Amino acid sequence: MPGGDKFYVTTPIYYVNDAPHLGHAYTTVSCDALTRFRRLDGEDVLFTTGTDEHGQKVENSARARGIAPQAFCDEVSQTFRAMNALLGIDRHDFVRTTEERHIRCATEMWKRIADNGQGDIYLGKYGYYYSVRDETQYEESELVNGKAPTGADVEWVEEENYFFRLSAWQDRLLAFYEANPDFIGPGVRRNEVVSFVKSGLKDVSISRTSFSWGIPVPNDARHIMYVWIEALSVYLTGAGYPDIDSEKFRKYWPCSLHMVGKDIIRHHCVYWPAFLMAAGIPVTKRVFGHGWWTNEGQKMSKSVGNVITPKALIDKYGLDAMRYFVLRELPFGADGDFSHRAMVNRINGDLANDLGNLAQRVLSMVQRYCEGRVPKGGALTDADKTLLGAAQALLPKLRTEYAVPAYHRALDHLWAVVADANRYVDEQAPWALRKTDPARCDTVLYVLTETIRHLAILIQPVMPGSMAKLLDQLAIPADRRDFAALAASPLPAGAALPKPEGIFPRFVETEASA
Ligand code: ME8
Repeated sequence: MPGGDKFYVTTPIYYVNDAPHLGHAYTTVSCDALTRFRRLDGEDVLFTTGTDEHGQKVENSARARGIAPQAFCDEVSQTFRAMNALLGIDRHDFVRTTEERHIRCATEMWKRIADNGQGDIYLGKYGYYYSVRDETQYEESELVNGKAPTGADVEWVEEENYFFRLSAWQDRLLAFYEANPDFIGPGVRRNEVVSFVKSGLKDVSISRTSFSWGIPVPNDARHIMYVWIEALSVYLTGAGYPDIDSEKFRKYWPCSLHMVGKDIIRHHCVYWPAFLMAAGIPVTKRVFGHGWWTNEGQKMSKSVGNVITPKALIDKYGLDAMRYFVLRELPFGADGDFSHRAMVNRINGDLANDLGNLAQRVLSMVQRYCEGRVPKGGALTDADKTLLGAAQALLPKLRTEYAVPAYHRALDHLWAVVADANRYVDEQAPWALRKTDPARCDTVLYVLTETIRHLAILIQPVMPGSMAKLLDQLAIPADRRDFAALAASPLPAGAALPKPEGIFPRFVETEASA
């Protein structure tokens, strides 16, 4: 993995009939941390996100506002771009499904499936329960008291549709999962998908005639493509499809990872690989389904009025604290609960007390005892070697965790070294050594500044802003902040360091914040 490899990671594209919320921010931040990690590790990463703009709900929302669907999409799509800017998302491509490049891509993928000589797309008649709110069709057996399992109202619809012959793909899908055991993560999602496919697959309707806001079916403009088949092809759009001979497509396809919420795992792990195989396009290497957030124990919903917006979180707690919290607080893949108390514990504990205090203590001692210059390390004791060794052993451990990805475990490894370093400060007591053995004091502070350098470089993917400040305080030039610099560029003795400033202020409760 390290050095010179390439990686393509995607978030789902977000529906424009919703405003950005914590769920969107979570998927996006997790992909951003992964992108940054791999870029710092020397990989060439294509990172795409974007907006899903077609379908009946969007058409309805635009009509309710009295504006054209395109104008509606332009407006809401912009709020997702603004969310990315707020979240500090690194270089990425933002793909909109109303863009010409996507229309070309979806059209070509459809044609490839339709022309594959296996009859995978055919015209038929179909009746189903449909929920406009969920943009999902339901079987009678799935309804709960006459409503969708999500509680949404459903209507019975019958129309002439194009179908995808998913029923013919069961064995090939099962063989694919078998041959690619890493295709679905975490394991619980894999089991769920395999048993769903084993239980038998029905053909799926992939076109609509009841409304018009969508991409026309090739050679039959009475139909528009059903939003899911069209939306999934956005991942190909991001890699430059249908220009399959382009450098971009050859480099980035097959995609390395689709990061999705657990609610859309079936679309990504059943329909999508079948569509790709039917179109003769190699299948994405991995899909990871992350968990869902609740707010103070309650499901977030517009009607309850408890939807958490990324902006509110950033305004209240700060961007890096928010990024850290969502990636640390729960095992990545599991569901989690957002609570003010848990957030404040992380800010005041992990960030202010543990990491912030370590950096502030050590850098202040360097100012006072070493005239603000990086001290020279002398002969190392076992304790010195143990701490430095733990810091140097982090990168391979983090590579393993980011490959899953298991951000929470990556952060656990990092904070174990933060704790080691704090213990080492107390045990070595450089303030006492200063008087009895100044050379030893220098060595201890050298070991600590080197440890902090490792931590700051390796924590950058999760908290880029605050780690940039810390690296500035270590006077590390911009071109020595990547993972190659960990071993190659130790701090030069004698380098002048600026006066340290706290990077993680404590969160002070006020009546309004609690
Ligand atoms: O599904 N906690 O779009 P979307 C965690 N357009 N994640 C959450 C969440 C929560 N409370 N609520 C939503 C779509 N999410 C389609 C995708 S891809 C070709 C088409 C996650 O705007 C959710 O799981 O509903 C999904 O990954 C994304 O945010 C929301 O996507």
